[in-house]
Amino acid sequence: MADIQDPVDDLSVTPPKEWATGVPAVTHALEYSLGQTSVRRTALTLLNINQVKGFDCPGCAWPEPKPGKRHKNEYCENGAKHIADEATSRRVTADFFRDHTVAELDQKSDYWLNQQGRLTEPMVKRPGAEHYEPIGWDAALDLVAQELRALDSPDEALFYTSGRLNNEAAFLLQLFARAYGTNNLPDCSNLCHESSGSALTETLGIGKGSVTLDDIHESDLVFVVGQNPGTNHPRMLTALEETKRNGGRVIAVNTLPEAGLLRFKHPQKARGVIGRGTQIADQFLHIRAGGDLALFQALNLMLLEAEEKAPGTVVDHDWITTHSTGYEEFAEHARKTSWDDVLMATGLSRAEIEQVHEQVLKSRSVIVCWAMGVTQHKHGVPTIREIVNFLMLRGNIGRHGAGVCPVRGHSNVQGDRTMGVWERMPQAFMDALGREFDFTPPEKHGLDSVDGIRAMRDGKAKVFVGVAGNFVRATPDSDVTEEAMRGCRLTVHISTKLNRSHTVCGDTALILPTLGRSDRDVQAGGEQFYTVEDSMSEVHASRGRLAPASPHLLSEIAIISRLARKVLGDSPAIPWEDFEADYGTVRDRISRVVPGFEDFNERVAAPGGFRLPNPVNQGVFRTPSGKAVFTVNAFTMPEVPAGHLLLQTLRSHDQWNTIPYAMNDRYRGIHNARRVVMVNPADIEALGLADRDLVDLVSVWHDGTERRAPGFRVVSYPTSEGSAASYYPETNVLIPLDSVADISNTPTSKSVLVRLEPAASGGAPADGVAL
Ligand SMILES: Nc1nc2c(c(=O)[nH]1)N[C@H]1C(S)=C(S)[C@@H](COP(=O)(O)OP(=O)(O)OC[C@H]3O[C@@H](n4cnc5c(=O)[nH]c(N)nc54)[C@H](O)[C@@H]3O)O[C@H]1N2
Ligand SMILES: Nc1nc2c(c(=O)[nH]1)N[C@H]1C(S)=C(S)[C@@H](COP(=O)(O)OP(=O)(O)OC[C@H]3O[C@@H](n4cnc5c(=O)[nH]c(N)nc54)[C@H](O)[C@@H]3O)O[C@H]1N2
Ligand code: SF4
Ligand SMILES: [Mo]
Repeated sequence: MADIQDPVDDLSVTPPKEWATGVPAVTHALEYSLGQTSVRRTALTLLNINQVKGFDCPGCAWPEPKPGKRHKNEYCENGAKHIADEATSRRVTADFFRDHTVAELDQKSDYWLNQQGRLTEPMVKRPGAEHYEPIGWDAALDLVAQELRALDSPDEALFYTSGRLNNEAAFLLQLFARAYGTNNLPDCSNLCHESSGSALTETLGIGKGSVTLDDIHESDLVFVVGQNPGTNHPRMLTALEETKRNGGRVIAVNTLPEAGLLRFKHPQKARGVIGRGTQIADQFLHIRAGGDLALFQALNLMLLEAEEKAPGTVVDHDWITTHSTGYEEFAEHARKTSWDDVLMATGLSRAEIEQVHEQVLKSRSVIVCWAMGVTQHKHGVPTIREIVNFLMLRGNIGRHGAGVCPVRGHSNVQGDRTMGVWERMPQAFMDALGREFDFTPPEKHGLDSVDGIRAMRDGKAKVFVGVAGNFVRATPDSDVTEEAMRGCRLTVHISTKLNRSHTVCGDTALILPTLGRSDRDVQAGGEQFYTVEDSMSEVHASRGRLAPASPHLLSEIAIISRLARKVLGDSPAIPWEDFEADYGTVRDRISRVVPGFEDFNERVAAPGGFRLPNPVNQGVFRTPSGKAVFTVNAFTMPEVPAGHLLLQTLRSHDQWNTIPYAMNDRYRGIHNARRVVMVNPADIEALGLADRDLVDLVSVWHDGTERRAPGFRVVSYPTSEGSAASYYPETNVLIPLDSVADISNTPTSKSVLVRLEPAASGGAPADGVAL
């Protein structure tokens, strides 16, 4: 691919957009797609995306409308880009690896690596070798099996997954890991919505959202907290547009005035093409970073005070008495909330919060949606618990148009968890798994992503197997993590595209290329489909339609099954060969192990699939007391010493997680550069800096260590005061491994304490280097 250059930094800035999508969005998606592949493949992918007989969008986990209500173009600009990125006609062949040493590839940017195209055959890098070289499937899997069997303990292996994995492959992966003897199943959820899972399981007894798309459409009031749907869940805007059409209101809470939250133009409707579009947020709360806990505490205080003034009219005592515990302790604590603290922590005025309170009082049904702006803070878990308190106070749980809505990231990240990809699955699941396959699953909890890095760093984990994802770029403390990976005996990546995790090799390294969502999957038992679960617990089939990127690709299910046979041998209890031949046989097993999947094969055959029951909506709370739990959450906010800012590391409009598609962030008006740091003009001035100054970002950690990301351009931007924003993954180098959220162990990607120093190099920012 001689025509692809590492991007050169050439920053230009235009005013941030106040609206999202519309015609330019469609044009951008088509441009990206036609740059990657032919008109025919573009048309084929776009016509099949999110259709009942097509494949699930490999983008985010936002649900599709019911079958009868789907548009023939049921995708968004970014979904179209994600699929084009996978359906690309570019190929990485054995010749490519012969032409480039691993050391050379290690210097390339994330963008460049991804632009090389789809991986086409298994490759190995032997100890001491400079290049990857081709290896047959059998030999590659023998090599993995040999290393796994040679470990002193199965707990020296890690099996990482990203939420791209389908249900059947996820089920088989956790079965294999546990039959082999370990619960070491770190996943991207550890870096993502783990705080939601922790908080919701503790308070409501299930770590999932409780609402459907209809609930969103028909709610009186929807909060969108710490989330940028215009970029990351674009079709959520269509849903919110419908909420508004039905008379509901939307309140957005964010540290940035994100485009989609302000105004939205529907790209597939005439109304969106002409005209000014829909104003989405009726109220926008420009909150300080980490101030959400204080906001919801203030709202709870006001609800309790309103109830005192007019007893029996504000708080839903019936619901509370029937369904919950802990109300008195919670209320006693909430009444002590100090307005001074709240105003300082949120940066909002009392009048703004009172306005929200008025809206809440007027609303019969309330939903709170949230994403990374909440979960990736040190106090993400208590913040979500306080959101649950807020909803429960007025019985907004389990009622139509009301409930909790953690908006998931990867298309099947929720399904992977349901299938058992978690380092500490409940005992009931483990018992069912052991019964079905006639073995005793390991009892000791496994390692999550952060603890997995610690184990590799300390020589306690020696084999890393990654199924999808880009572990070294997704995780914090990049230098520490890379060193930890390089210390492994063997690193294995089952991937569709080249990424940096392939260039950070253990003694031996394997790249095992696999089919993607859009690829046709034919096995001994005929053409296969697999299933996914979206953010609202809808389970449905996904069928690839394109000719696979190479004849040498195996499906993830085939790779896991073949590896398992090599490591564990054939046994009648786990018929791996049957699983590979016919994915329906995997679904039969899932139906006997995972609650809610009874008659899986029959039910998934229905157009649109089926919804998993959420017991919360039947008034059933699977907590130790059998009731929903009010919690007491200490008031906390991040402390930012003078001269410092709280940095959040987030996504641009033109990237998929660790993979930039372009150097732009269109809605924020940033073009041709990613090494930028957005800072409020008042803070720029207070820090003695100027717009476009070149600075190093230096993170400071309380053990006295410092981490540096060099060469970032300051961009004056309406971030809330005291905070800054910059893109991930370039900034992961700044996040200390030990900087994690309480309870969930999620890296604090949205609160990194930094100093901005004039750039040490003084030169141009180095976007061309693989930082
Ligand atoms: N196009 C595209 N779509 C994606 C992804 C992608 O990379 N690209 N990634 C997918 C994945 S895996 C995920 S998890 C989701 C992520 O979806 P988001 O959570 O929307 O992703 P981020 O870009 O991390 O944005 C975090 C948002 O929270 C705000 N925020 C930060 N700190 C605070 C705070 O303290 N309080 C409040 N109220 N707001 C705050 C930020 O300004 C920003 O709007 O998107 C999914 N969809
Ligand atoms: N600083 C900071 N760090 C973060 C975040 C943040 O906001 N800030 N967000 C975190 C979050 S929310 C998440 S979810 C993680 C994401 O972390 P990951 O899920 O690990 O990363 P991705 O970038 O989604 O992985 C992209 C790679 O997945 C592979 N892939 C794509 N499709 C398929 C497929 O169908 N099958 C297989 N086998 N492989 C495939 C490709 O090879 C591609 O290079 O990052 C986390 N890291
Ligand atoms: S909203 Fe998400 S799932 Fe839907 S088309 Fe867009 S990226 Fe794909
Ligand atoms: Mo995520």
